[in-house]
Amino acid sequence: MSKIKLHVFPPSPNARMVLIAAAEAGVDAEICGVDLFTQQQKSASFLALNPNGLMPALEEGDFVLWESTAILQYLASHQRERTLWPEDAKAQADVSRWLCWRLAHWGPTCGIFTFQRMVKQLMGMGEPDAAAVAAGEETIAKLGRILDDQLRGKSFITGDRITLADIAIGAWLTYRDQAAIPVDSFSEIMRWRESLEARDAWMRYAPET
Ligand SMILES: N[C@@H](CCC(=O)N[C@@H](CS)C(=O)NCC(=O)O)C(=O)O
Repeated sequence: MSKIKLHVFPPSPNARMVLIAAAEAGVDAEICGVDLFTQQQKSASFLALNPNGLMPALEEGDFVLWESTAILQYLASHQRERTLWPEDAKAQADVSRWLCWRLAHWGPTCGIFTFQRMVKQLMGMGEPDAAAVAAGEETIAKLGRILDDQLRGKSFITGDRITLADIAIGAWLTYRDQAAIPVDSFSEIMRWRESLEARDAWMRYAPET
């Protein structure tokens, strides 16, 4: 059986979430770096894996998978206990709902802050766009309220065990401090995020400061 390879740019939240999911699921994956600064994601060899030219991608022998959510689900299907991506139809649908929410709403909104306040600076792309940041602030105020309410009375998003929902949504708060993602007023989110970041898998893939 081939070893799973994860093609990732580890500092990115989309990469960190698949690395964390592999670790939480007990999958011993090989990490293959894709340097976004040198545009490796547009190289012929990477485009052969993912024609979208975006990381992450997973490779296991002849099997190639892209889209972070699909990768999370595949990795979690290797977990012995199946708690991250439950097999029960309703429990799985509940996790799926939050994975969709992350992809459609939460990730793009957190991404406004990381792009405007970190990526632009790192890539010499100029100052943050104040209008884009203001739009992000307005949206995250609404999304943060929804997530904060969901977390009240629970350790994790869908209950008392960590699932892919926590990994996908929590990873987008990796740069809460550096990108000043405005969630500090949400006490449940802050409590939950702290508990995630204290987990072994999360500490293992914390970005270098
Ligand atoms: N929907 C894709 C998005 C992946 C994505 O946007 N990756 C970014 C980094 S977070 C990337 O590779 N950007 C390189 C580029 O835009 O050229 C997924 O969830 O896997």
